Amino acid sequence: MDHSERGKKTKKKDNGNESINKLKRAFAYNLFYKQGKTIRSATLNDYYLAVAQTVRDRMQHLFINSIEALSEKESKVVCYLSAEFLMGPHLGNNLINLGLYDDVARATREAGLDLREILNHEEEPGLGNGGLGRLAACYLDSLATLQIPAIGYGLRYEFGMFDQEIEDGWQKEISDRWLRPGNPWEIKKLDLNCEVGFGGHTETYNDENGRQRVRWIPGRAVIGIPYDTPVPGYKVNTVNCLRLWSSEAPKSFDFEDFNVGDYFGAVEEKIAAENITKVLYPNDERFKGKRLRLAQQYFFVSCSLQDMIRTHLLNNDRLDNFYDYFQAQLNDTHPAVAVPELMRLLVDLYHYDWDSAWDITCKTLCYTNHTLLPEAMEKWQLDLFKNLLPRHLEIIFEINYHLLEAVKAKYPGDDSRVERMSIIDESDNRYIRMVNLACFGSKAINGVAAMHTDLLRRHTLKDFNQMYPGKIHNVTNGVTPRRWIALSNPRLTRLLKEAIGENWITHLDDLKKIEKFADDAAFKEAWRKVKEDNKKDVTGQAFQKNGIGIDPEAMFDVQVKRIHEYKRQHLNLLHIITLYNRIKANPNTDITPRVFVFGGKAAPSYFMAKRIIKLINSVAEVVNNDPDVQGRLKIFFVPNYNVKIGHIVYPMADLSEQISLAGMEASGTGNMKFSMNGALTIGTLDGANVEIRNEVGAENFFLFGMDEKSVHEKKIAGYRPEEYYKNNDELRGVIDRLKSGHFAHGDRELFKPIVDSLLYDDRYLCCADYQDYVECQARVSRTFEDKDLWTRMSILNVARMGKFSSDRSVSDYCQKIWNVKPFPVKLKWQRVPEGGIVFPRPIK
Ligand code: NBG
Repeated sequence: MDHSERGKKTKKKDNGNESINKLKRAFAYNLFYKQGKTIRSATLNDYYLAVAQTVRDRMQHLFINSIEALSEKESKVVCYLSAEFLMGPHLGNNLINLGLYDDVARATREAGLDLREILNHEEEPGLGNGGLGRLAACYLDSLATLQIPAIGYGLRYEFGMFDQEIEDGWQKEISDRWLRPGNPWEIKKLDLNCEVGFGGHTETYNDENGRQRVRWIPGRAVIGIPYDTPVPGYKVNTVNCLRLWSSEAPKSFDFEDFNVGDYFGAVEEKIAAENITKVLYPNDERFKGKRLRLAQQYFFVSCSLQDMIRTHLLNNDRLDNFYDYFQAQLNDTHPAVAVPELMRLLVDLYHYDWDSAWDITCKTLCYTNHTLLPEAMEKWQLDLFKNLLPRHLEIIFEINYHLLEAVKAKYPGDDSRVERMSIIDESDNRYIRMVNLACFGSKAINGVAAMHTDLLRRHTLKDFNQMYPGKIHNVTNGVTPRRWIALSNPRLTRLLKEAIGENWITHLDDLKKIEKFADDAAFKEAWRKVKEDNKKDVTGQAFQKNGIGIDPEAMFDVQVKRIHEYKRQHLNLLHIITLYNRIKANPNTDITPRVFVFGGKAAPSYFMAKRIIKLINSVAEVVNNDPDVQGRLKIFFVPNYNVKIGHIVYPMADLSEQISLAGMEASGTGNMKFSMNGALTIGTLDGANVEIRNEVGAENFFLFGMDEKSVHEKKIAGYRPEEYYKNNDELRGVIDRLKSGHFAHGDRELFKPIVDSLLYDDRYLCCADYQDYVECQARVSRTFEDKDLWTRMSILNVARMGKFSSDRSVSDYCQKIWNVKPFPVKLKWQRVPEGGIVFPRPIK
């Protein structure tokens, strides 16, 4: 019986009163016994924790049963290895997936609490930078919903992604102490700790059979402690596990083990060990080889592989068939050190010969590439690597020897190919290329959108593609409709349920059924009302705080994502300043009112990105306060863009800005979330935009800009942005306006770096795409004026988003890459009843 049925059974008997009363009793119990509070002393945080604990307890038996099922003989487990999981707030999502939302809403109300306020109070675990981490979270949701046994393995950073505040228009980074209010979702599993070595040296010895072997004698050890967070699927028994590792010193203050009598030395060791999981690295515009970052990567990979092996050996004597039970997906190259680590475990510890160990390793690991930017590719300096992981370096050299032998055998005399494919980059400083390591050491490689995969095959990974045809697959990204529609857009959800039922929540293709309402006047009216009310919510709340009066009738034109030059937030600004200039030239000019919304964080050391934030805020200050503009243009920078703010922003958007330079964005996933919530897209032929446009139809998508091929040709021909400046009056007007210090209280220096970069470098071809972008924006405005047409296009966008459910992506992985099937969890352990007096017993 799944829990939706369970819900129905109790409801039939007593109209749900009994289950509501139980919930209310549980809130009170948790508040009193877990928080030690009464209504006199309880804070909002206490109430949140009491409600969260109540919900957690309601999935505990499913969680326990699911974890037990992972080690069952027949089940094959997907292990998603990722340095980032951007889960977002848990409570609301768990209520949706457990089918408890309405009951808990009622129970909290009857208990005098406000569920909205409680949900809003939850601090989100920001254990990721952006798309890559959020994708991992969407995939965990889909894996559980599809009843695929899975574990997400990662790092339990004490400080997650920094919180962004805006001060005088500049980004200010505030440390994110997400664990401080208490984390009701995780359970510490002390007994499942793993030891991880660092540094030291290696030595050879002869084993009892006289075979020569290598032993690594690490210089220091760190203990990994797992913390498990439940990930419930949507209305199924499966509750998968997010297992995050926290680092601790082996023993605290042990005078015997640490330099005798050196109390402070011992404390320092302890601190050094704990530092490993202290903080998430914000990703930069270019890769920086930080030692602590490598330590993090190795730490969580080693713990996770040890954990998988331990589980496997519960049922098996040997590891020969390890890959029949475990498939490990490497989320980018961050966990690529899994290749030498699994080899080390198999060869040094379990005494497999090299070839068998290699066979097991390659059949276990799979690798996803998430970027085409050459400067973002991970490469570790040899010295640094050797110092931290001496044994792994030896293993990498041996792996590389085998790789290069194979290359030479297949392409005799092709030295430059050997040089390109080598795991070791021999140029000036010697480096380990993690991409090459990951490609060679895994059974499958995949890109994250059709265009990205195509570019991998033809450019970035061309050599690997030629040598191993068929090894590079495409799995287009997707996002979960549970969080990104059902939870965050209740109004749209209600309308969809009324029109076509709720099957779409797990079968997103079902949204096709609303196509037939695209010309239905009443439905369209209701559709418009949903968007309008979503917009009114924000004009009433968030925006008001900033004292900006906003007209909900205006077009909400939104660009939220990490701030990066390739994503071209500054191209968006060029358009805004164009409109502003037109108004300044003729205050009566006809302009469709727009509210421009920006949001996103810049890496703390990314100079240009931080200056772009300042520019957005400076342009906002001028435009929002200029009487000539008369409220027709408003600009708003939402501070601290994160998952929680995403819940508000996607449902309110009319227009989604996906304007990266073609060939730069691997996929994008925000583009999907906008479209699912009824926004239309203005975008380039980049990443998943291409597929979104194919699905929704070219006539329902605002396309502009050069395609990847023309970009490539233009760069080869020698791109000169000054020419566009010279030949395009409006563009010149915009850049001159920037130069003049108009947005900087007359200071001509403040935005000079941006102006100079546009005029003399413009790596991302803003000037070349400018004219087409501005013309396309005019088409957008004209279309928006035709409410009926716009609504029709919006409906068709939502109707045709089936492909972009992460359920489809995960099914693709299951079929093309992992070869795993659903494994519904059979409940073997019963629930301990509330106030139970016996330990849990197996179900007979
Ligand atoms: C990002 C890409 C996005 C993509 C996500 C998820 C990295 C390294 N890459 O385009 O920039 O949508 O990965 O695949 O964060």
